[in-house]
Amino acid sequence: MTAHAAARDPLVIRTIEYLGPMAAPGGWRPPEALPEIAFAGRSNVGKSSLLNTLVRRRKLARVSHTPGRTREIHFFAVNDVFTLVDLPGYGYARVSKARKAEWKPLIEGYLGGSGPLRGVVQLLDARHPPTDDDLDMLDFLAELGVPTVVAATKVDKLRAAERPARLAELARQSGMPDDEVVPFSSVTGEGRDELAAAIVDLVGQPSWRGR
Ligand SMILES: Nc1nc2c(ncn2[C@@H]2O[C@H](COP(=O)(O)OP(=O)(O)OP(=O)(O)O)[C@@H](O)[C@H]2O)c(=O)[nH]1
Ligand SMILES: [Mg+2]
Repeated sequence: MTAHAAARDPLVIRTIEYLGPMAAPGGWRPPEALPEIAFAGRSNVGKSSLLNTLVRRRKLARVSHTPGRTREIHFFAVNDVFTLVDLPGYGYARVSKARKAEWKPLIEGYLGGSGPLRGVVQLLDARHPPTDDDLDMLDFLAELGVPTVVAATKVDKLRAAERPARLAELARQSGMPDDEVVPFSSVTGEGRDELAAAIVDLVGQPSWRGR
């Protein structure tokens, strides 16, 4: 990368440190030292790919793939400036209804209780309408009042002709303003810098809690 290109990167990654997992509601979490940005989405939406693209590491999210750890919340300090919070993917099709609902107390407990939370990146598959679980999450986030950005994933899979209408429809279906839906592809890298800039902006905002 040229010096010129590096200067325009809204989020140059210098260091990433894995801090550890939260395994149960109210369980261990890192000290509330840095602002936190959480990433939410259903299983297979492309979250691991997006996180790796965002931080330009091929295997950041590997820890989240260790068997048994996929239902935990993982915390990563980025540049010692903010903490990236990888929420468990929800709605995996091949688990029972009871196991399916396990994510709710953990995710909602974290989002409701974390003092330094500054914003949420909600991933939605650009090709499909939001699922019922997606709509539950979006409702929860809206009710909580936490600043939220939608990343519309796998946008490389949309045909050029259908793309504008599909993205507008996704914004409408998710109740988000058009300009808070970021088209994203971990295959082409589209949306990486726009999402990084949105995150840097959220990190710099004062807390929304009690507003
Ligand atoms: N075409 C395309 N495929 C993608 C993109 N992002 C992810 N995928 C594919 O979608 C599948 C799921 O991607 P992951 O990044 O593992 O998704 P995840 O949400 O972390 O999934 P789980 O952790 O397994 O629940 C993989 O086959 C990826 O190669 C994208 O931007 N474009
Ligand atoms: Mg994953």
